[in-house]
Amino acid sequence: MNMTIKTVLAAGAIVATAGVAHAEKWDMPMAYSATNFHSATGAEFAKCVTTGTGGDIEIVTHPSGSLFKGGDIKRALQTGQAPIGERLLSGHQNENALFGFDSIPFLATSFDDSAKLWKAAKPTLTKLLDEQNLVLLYAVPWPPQGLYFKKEVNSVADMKGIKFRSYNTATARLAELTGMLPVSIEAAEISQAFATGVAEAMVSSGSTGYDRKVWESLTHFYEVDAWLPRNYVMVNKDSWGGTSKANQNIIRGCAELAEYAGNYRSIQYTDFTLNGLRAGGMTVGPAGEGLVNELKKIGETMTSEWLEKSGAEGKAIVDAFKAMK
Ligand code: PCA
Repeated sequence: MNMTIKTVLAAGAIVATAGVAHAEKWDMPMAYSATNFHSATGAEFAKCVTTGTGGDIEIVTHPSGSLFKGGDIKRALQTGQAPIGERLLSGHQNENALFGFDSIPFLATSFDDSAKLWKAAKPTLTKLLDEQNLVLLYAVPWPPQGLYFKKEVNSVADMKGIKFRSYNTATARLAELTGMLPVSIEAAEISQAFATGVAEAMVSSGSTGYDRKVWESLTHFYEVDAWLPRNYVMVNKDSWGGTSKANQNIIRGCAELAEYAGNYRSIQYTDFTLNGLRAGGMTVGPAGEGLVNELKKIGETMTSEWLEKSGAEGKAIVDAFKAMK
């Protein structure tokens, strides 16, 4: 080997070592299956950051609750066990009612209204998360929530005694107010819960029913458009603080793209997944007028309960949203 080649190789080795010493791997726990649109959006966001930072920060997504289960992701991020992750924040409304602003029945029932409600709530949520050692990056709504059953249901009376899978306090309260029995189960585990009869019904989007192939156990999906809860991607504040300004800007840019793309995907996915449920053999259609009216009454109860729990900050979000309509 001549000297020039040796020198080049040695220099290359130094650069490579320097690169490795600098590069950070950020594991990103996510609760939902890899095929879900939120996880697909997260994977693209991760790629955007890895490419954009020139490999300084490599984000590796871990869908399906494989690194941390849904309920454990927020704490893992707060305590720095993982630097970044995604979580359905309304799952923590028992900790602070404000996290449930996106699960108030019949407040924001369309993608347009969901965007307005998010605009109204974002400053408060950003501050709340900041106080919890978290930096909010982006949030993407699930498609509108409807009701799944394994029989025809035309009224609240038809729901009595049914075991109802819940994913936050609002869904558990909905079960109580309709005479059902709430059982809290992560989306990653619902196929099994329905197959074994641990749960017999739920409120969720067509998307989650489609992802989990619930037609293997359930028969009816009633479009109710009750609310559109959001998933949030957040970073541990210390990890964020240790990131250069330039890389923070890249991450913010990728997050903005992800929020836009995720929202678009959610809209596209709504009809696609409802057709998927039909193709699986389910009866899919709007809930009957009588049932909707009964649910709206229950929604009023839940709204006043939420306003009472969330206090002045909660009321300010709702008022700001209503002013945008
Ligand atoms: N899917 C998630 C939350 C809302 C939704 O549509 C779930 O069922 O866990």
